[in-house]
Amino acid sequence: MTTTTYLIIAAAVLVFIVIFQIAKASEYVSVLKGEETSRKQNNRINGFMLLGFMIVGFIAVYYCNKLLYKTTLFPQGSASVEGEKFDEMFMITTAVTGLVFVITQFLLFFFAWKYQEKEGRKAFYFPHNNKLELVWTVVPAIFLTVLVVFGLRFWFRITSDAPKGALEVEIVGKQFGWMMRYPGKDKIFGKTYFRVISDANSNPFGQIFEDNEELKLKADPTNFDDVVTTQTMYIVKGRPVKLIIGSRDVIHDVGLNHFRLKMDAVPGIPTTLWFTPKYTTKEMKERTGNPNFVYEIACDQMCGNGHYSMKGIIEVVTQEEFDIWMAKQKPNYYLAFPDKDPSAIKPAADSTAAVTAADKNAVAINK
Ligand SMILES: [Cu+2]
Repeated sequence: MTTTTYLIIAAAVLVFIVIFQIAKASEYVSVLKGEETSRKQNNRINGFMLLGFMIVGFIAVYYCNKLLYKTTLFPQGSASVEGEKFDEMFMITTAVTGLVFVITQFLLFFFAWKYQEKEGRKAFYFPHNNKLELVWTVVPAIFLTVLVVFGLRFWFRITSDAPKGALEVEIVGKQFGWMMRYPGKDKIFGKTYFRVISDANSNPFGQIFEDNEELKLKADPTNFDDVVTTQTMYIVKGRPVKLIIGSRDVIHDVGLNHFRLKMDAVPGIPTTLWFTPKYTTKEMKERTGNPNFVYEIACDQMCGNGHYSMKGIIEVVTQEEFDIWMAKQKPNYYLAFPDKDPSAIKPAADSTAAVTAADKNAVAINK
């Protein structure tokens, strides 16, 4: 333990002793004064302390908001068009619940002070009132229903079909990282099967590249142009992107805080989500004044001991930049089968292909 820890423990013990001594002393005082007067005095002090607690509490709430607001993601605004709606709903909910919070807390503490014990005043016995019960049940119920309906409409929108021309990206979580698949020129994701997943053979999605009699699989040629990447996802500013989300092991969650969206990644059950990025990564660096800004994919579901490190990155670029990037990507088929790669004939590409082939042989021998 550090010196600071010892000091904190010592301070806590001292505070406890002081409180204990004060309590003991006030007990002797009350015996001397007589219990009746002492209780009345205590009531008065308690009443003022409750009032003071309320005032300090309200100031603290205001101060914390003022102090910490700039450290939240709100000042930079939503990075997706759809997320603006989310921010709006969040603000309405916060405003209404905040107002209710202030009113109820004020009444709680103010009444405790105002209606403390007083000479000649008797407590009013108020056991039940149907009208009051009805009002405080129906009013919140109506309001919550309105909030839920708005939320559901938004939910149905972002989980329904994406607009025409949307970019489609498959994103799959695993312990502990993210991988992405693009459908290639044919715009069709090739069929996958979990039993042919093999990281060693460059097939992390389990794309069905070959016929497999044992598993009764037929090769799916639409797989041949699919592009697979890990950790970083490229998407286009102003172009809706539809994520097809899955998981290879446990439940993860694609958390997109800057875009104000998130969606569970459930093994065996694909989920979808679409949104339209508003700013490129470059623009966000300027907006936030942070030259190291990156859009983060944070796993929002506790998924194991490496959960904290399950971070992916989204690069929002222009359509031209995206096309250039995409043109440089090699379909995953050629990574899994380097001998089928037409560019492998070139001497430069040949050496890398040979290394991959050698790696594959090593894996085969290890088996
Ligand atoms: Cu996870």
